[in-house]
Amino acid sequence: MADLEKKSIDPATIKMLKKAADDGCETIFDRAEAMKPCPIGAEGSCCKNCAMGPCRVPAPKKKEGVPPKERMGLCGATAETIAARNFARMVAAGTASHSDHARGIAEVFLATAKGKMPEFSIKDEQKLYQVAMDLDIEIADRSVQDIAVDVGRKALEEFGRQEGELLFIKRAPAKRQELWRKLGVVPRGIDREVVELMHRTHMGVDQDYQSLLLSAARCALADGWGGSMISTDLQDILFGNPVPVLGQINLGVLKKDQINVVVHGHEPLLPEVLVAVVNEPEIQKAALATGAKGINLVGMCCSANEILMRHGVPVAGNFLQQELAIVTGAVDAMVVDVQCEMQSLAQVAKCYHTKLITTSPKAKIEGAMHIEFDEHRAGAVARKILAEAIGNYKNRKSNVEIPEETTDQVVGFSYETINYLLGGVFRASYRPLNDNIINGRIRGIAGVVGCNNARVTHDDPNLTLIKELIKNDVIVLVTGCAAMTCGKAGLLTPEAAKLYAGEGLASVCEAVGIPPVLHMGACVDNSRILMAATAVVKAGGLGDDISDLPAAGAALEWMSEKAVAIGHYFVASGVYTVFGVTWPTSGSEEVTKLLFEEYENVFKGKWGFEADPIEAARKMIEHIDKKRKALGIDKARERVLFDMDKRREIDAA
Ligand code: SF4
Ligand code: MSK
Repeated sequence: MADLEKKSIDPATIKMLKKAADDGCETIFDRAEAMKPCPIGAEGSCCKNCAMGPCRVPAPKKKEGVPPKERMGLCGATAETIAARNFARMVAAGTASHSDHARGIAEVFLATAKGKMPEFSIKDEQKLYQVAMDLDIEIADRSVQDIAVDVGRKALEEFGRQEGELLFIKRAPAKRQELWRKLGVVPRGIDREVVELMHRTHMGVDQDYQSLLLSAARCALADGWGGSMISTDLQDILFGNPVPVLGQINLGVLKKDQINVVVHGHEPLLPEVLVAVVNEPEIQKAALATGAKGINLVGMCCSANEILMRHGVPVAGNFLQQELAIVTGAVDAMVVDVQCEMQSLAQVAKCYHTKLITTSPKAKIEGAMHIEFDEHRAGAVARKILAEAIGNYKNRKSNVEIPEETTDQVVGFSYETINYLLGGVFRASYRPLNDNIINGRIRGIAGVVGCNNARVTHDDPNLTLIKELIKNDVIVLVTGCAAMTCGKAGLLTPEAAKLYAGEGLASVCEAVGIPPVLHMGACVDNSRILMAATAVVKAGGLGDDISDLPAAGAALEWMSEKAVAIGHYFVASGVYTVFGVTWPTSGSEEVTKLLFEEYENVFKGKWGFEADPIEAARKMIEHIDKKRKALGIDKARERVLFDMDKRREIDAA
């Protein structure tokens, strides 16, 4: 048990790891022990971009005294080029993943607008108008349908655009846009930036690490201010902009006496339809006929975040809990689409009775059942999937054990919602947030995002970091699996402010009725954090660029290439961003120095690496305080006193 506690801080996870061991079922936690990462690959020093390699160019041990420039691959590629190329390819893959997701949404959006997809509709007209204006589409007295068709067309054009600038770039603060133009990193088209980066990183093309990393920045910006942003906005229009909603999280949301269906992955199309059809009388009747008490639809990873934010659907867990949901023995079907689904699910499912169902033509798993999602007959596909789950209930084995852990959480903080909550419906504004930053009650803003990673104790680095930040009056915005970590630990309730936040942050949270940690959605919704940061800049008083804000970002348990794309677009947008676990360019001192130090002069944002969460918090707070000083608001913080008058003042605000 003591060893298990090193694997996760989550009691439900530990219980299921013990059960997996008892059941003789191997999980990622076992494999992480049995197989250590390759040290040369981990530091970005292995190149396999041509058949003369792989060439391994590890950093020289100091005593060898070999100057870094003398290490090279067969073609002469230096450690710098190899590390930069590997990093850039991670950015390209991450951007491609978010953006291909976005393309699928844009296609469904356009078909819906044209009336060719009757099972979907435009749910949020207000957001449609806002997005239309940002895409230079005339609203006047045009019909919702006409506007939506134009929005769908323009959004799709962003993928194949060959020249000019992505349209959402002009949402950024003017000063940031100028800097991007000066550096030549404004993305032209989303696909073009991914393709060009893959070309540049081919053997014998771009062999200047500075040039490679600038190109990676242009590609990453095509993710954050392109693909991810398009995805978030069109999903909000189709399914509704999230507003605060109560939900539950952790493996205890599975029900022993119900048919459990876990929906896992990233794209919200099928999950939305499953939510819509699961309560149909015919389906309920079929479920009851098996002897079960009903169907329990729950989510996993970012699919969970999508339907949690919009419908309050319970969440079974984050990335490292996907196998463990099956280990309960109570999952009758696990339905997956794209990204972050482990191939081992097929093996774990075999230890129990679970049907693993793949649904995307882009993501099949050997050993899984494939029921392809077709948006034109979405309801029929969803019913077929539910029928498979219902039919599988009778196959449950006797070894069902569901941990009792579940926690309440309040989620659904889109950047528009934060606007309303802070300023009220009639004077919606980020200005109250800015005022509380200026007067020092809130010290700064942090975005903590990203995955779990089996190389570190599950949930520990992110949770320790976030607790330290809010204790020091830094309000935290979360997405992805990091958000789920907070949910499980009880940080996503308004009551958490009193328990965990510093006095200043707690007083603001209590006055507004918000948690000290705000759940903003799935991985693509990191674009909401960009929009929130921009809204803070535009509200005034805190400088005129994102890089002026007392703000920082982190992903201490990152594992996916998408996380590198996200980190790089945050850095290129002016944010100090700290990663944990491992640093993928540590094989090149020069590349790492460029990213960690020199980028502060180039992008006014920079990367950092820190595996220790308390030290990471210290570095982020130090950066926040540096920005406060530059803004001349460091003294305000020293003067702040929280007597009853001050609290009444906040209440009245
Ligand atoms: Fe080796 Fe150069 Fe080929 Fe990379 S591109 S594998 S460094 S020869
Ligand atoms: S699901 S990318 S493990 S956050 Fe978006 Fe979680 Fe990371 Fe996947």
